[in-house]
Amino acid sequence: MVPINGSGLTRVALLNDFSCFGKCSLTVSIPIISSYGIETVPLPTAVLSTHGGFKDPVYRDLTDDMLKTAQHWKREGAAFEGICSGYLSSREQIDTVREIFELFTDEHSRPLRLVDPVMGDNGTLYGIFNKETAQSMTRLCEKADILTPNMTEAYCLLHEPFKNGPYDEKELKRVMKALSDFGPKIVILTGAYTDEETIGAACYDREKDETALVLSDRVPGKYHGTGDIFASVLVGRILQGNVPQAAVQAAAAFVAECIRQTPEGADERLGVWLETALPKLRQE
Ligand code: PXL
Repeated sequence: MVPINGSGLTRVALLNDFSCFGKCSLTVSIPIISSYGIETVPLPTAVLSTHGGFKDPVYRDLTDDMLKTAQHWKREGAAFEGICSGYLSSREQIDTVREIFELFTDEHSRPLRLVDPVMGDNGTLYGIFNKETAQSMTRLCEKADILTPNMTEAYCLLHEPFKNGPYDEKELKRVMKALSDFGPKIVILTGAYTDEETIGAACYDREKDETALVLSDRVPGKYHGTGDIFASVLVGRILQGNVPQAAVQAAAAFVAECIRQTPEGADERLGVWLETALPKLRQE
């Protein structure tokens, strides 16, 4: 057997859904991470006609194929430098991601694990998330190296009521430290802000006990899929060797650029104009 290895490229597995309309999940992470010269290997959790922000999308669940697909890759000798998970719509999918983390971890290989615990936004959890799914998500977060919740997800994981911003730096550090106690070495809070004029992300590195706040001026507009864009730039940069703080800076700047490229009045459900922003990513 010729093993699937030795391409010479850094390789990352992307455990996420394929939503045809509405730029998010795999349709943003593949082009962004590829543009860093990293080989992307998608493992679709589901195929949807649109993401869940449209009415009644057609939804083909692929949970039953997830572990079998990963086991096939393993039999073919594949190894990964990174494994990233995004939107997961059931307990079974979340638990399967944990199994896939283990499957590709042995004495020869320990891929970097990034978990974006996609569960909600603006203080509200998506309809499919309940106590049980949130519990499974907590168990998955324990296995992550890097965790990238927004503030809604962070408070949910901590079983605390959602608090509206602005947030003071002490509160952001408390939340990140508490999440890091679950297991992840790096916790990045997206949508963190300390005043109404700015927006950004906060980053905590447990080993260094260091906190960084990356803030920039608010760009008007709230588009679907920007969390997925943020996580994709982050993983691209980290696998290129950037320290987390620099990766967070690049991710926040690229999300802002994507929003700037999107004309005012564009349908927010369709997401940002990634296509016109993408060339800028390589010019940084
Ligand atoms: O970007 C998050 C996301 C990804 N995939 C699907 C979604 C959502 C958020 O609603 O519905 C299918």
